[in-house]
Amino acid sequence: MRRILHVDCDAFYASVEQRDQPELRGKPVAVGFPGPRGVVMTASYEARKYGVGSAMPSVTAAQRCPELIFLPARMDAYRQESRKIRAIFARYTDLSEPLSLDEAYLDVTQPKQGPPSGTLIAKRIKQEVLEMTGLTVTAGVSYCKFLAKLASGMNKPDGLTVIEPDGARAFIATLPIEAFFGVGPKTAARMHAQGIRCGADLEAQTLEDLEAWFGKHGRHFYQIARGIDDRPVNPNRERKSIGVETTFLNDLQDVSELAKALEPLTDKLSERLERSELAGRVVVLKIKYRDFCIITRRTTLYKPVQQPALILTTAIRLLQTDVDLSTPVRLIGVSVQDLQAAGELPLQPRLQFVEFAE
Ligand code: TTP
Ligand code: MG
Repeated sequence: MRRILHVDCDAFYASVEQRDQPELRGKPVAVGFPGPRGVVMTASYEARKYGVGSAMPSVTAAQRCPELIFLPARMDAYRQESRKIRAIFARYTDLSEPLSLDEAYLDVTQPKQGPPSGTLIAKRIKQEVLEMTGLTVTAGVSYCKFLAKLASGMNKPDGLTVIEPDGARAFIATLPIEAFFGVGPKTAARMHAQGIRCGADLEAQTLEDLEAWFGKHGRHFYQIARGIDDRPVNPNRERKSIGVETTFLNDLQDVSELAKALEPLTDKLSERLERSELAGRVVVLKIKYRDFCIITRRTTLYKPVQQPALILTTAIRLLQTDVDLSTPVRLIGVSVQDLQAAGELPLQPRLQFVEFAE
């Protein structure tokens, strides 16, 4: 039986700000731009009481909480704390897999130091992070990734939740299927259509039926309903690409309207790259036409990109020069591929003409 932890910082960006500016402690704080096009990146727990949360338009957040204090993001400060926290993980295990700046899985089945107990190691890590950074983290402990992550989500902030192997099956049976790893909104809707609403419903299905309904994912759902998740904690996991897309309410055919639709998408994409500390050289534009036919167009840059302006200019260039618009478009997407850790790379500088390698 493995011992897996999932560790996630509490209100990460906001907590760093409250730590560094004591006058903000105990107050509703949001990190993000306050303007009409701004979004909240995260909110302090004081602000969450008003219903303010991540990815919410700043205008809505300010309506819900008029005293809300907006602060600009200081990514360098957050990265620095993230490095300190990862160094603490490294004292216990080499098997840690960061998911973003503030979140990681750790396999502590055979810890480098300390007791052979996931719970006790989680306690020590929480304590050391607090001492070294002044920040609180929430930890989940179980025997697989899926349950460790669920556990950490159950008791925030500053929580520690353990899901023991003995209790896992009974716990899984009560879970709404939306909580299962690999079940997004579309799959959830298809499960509902089959009358599957919770873990117990999922467990009642045969492997054959699940495979017939969900193809290659059927076996995964069959196993996860039984508490089986063998995914290893992979310290070298490389994400191959990060992408975002949007489907239009009404199909578009006009190049400038399509270019405009790319703006918020590239903002979002850049934010995700930054949060994962990744950058990539390959920018890919995806178009789905009214007849559901999909095309992709790509270009390779000299240096990896992370900033929205460069991704946007590159995507627009592809749109203008390489996309047939004789049929209306129902979906547009943009992704960055060939990803590498941004920290160690010379990136395309922010304000410079895009250099194309091709
Ligand atoms: P989360 O761990 O999702 O959020 P959090 O740490 O702020 O709060 P919680 O206590 O619920 O864990 O994300 C980590 C950081 O990533 C967060 O502080 C800000 C950033 N972030 C964004 O920039 N945009 C987003 O949409 C989300 C969800 C997070
Ligand atoms: Mg967090």
